[in-house]
Amino acid sequence: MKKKLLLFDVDGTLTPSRKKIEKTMIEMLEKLHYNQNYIIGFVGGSNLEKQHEQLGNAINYFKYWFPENGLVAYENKEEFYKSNLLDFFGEEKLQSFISFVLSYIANLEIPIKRGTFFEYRTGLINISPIGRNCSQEERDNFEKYDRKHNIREKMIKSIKREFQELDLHYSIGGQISFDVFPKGWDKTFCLNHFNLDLFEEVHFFGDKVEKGGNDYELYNDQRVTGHKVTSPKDTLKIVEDMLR
Ligand code: M1P
Repeated sequence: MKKKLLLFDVDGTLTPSRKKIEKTMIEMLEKLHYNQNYIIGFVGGSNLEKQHEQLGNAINYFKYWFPENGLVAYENKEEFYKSNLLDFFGEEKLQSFISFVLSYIANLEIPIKRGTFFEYRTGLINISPIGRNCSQEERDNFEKYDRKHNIREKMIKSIKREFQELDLHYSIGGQISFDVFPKGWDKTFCLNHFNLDLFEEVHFFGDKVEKGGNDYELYNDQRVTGHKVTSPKDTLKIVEDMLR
C-alpha cells in the first residue's frame, strides 16, 4: 500500500520561530511516526544543528531531514546528499558578493547591530543586517522595526541590482535575516530526492507561503498539496483532522 508523505517547515510550523518544540507537537509527531499510512520529513532553511536544537529528540520521529531546503539531505539519520555553493559561485564572484554585502551593512543605519552578519552554509547564504548573535529580545525588536522600515527588502533590492547576472533567489524566512541561493535551490529542491510515484499523496505544511516567503515555492508546487498554517497550533489542528 502506498503511503502519504507529509513534509513540514520548521520555524512557525512545527515550533514557534527559532524556539523549541512544544509537548503537544511532539505527541502528534510520535503518532505520525507509528502510523503505517504516513512517512514524515521536515524541510527548513536553517542548518541541522539549529533544527536539532529546536526539535530535540522529536527529530527521530522524522524519516527525512532536509536542512537548508534539502541541499543537505538525510534518510533514517544518514546523510545521503550535500550540495556545494562554491561550485555555483566560483571563488572570485563569491568574494565580491561577500564584500558587497558587508559594505552595505557597514553603511546601514539601524538602531542596533551585533555580530555574524553573513553566514556561509552548505546550500545557501544567510544574511542578517542586525547580526545573528543578537539576543531574543533584540531579534523581536528588529522584526518589528523591519516590518515598518523594510530593511531586508531594500537590502535585497540593492544586492539584486548589483548581481543581476547571477541567477539568485532571495527569501525572507525568519525574523532577522534572509537567505540567498541559486534559483531552484528553494524548498522544492527536496522533492528531487524522491520518486514521488511511490507515494499516494505528498503534503507540505508551511507558514511563509506568500510570494517572497521561503515556503512559497513548495506550497505552490503542483506535485504537493500545500497547507498554509499560521502557527504550530494550526499545524496540529490540520494534522489531527487528517488522522481522524
Ligand atoms: O527557518 C526559517 C529561517 O530561520 C532563520 O531565520 P532568522 O534567524 O532570520 O529568524 C534562519 O535560519 C533562516 O536561514 C531560515 O530560513
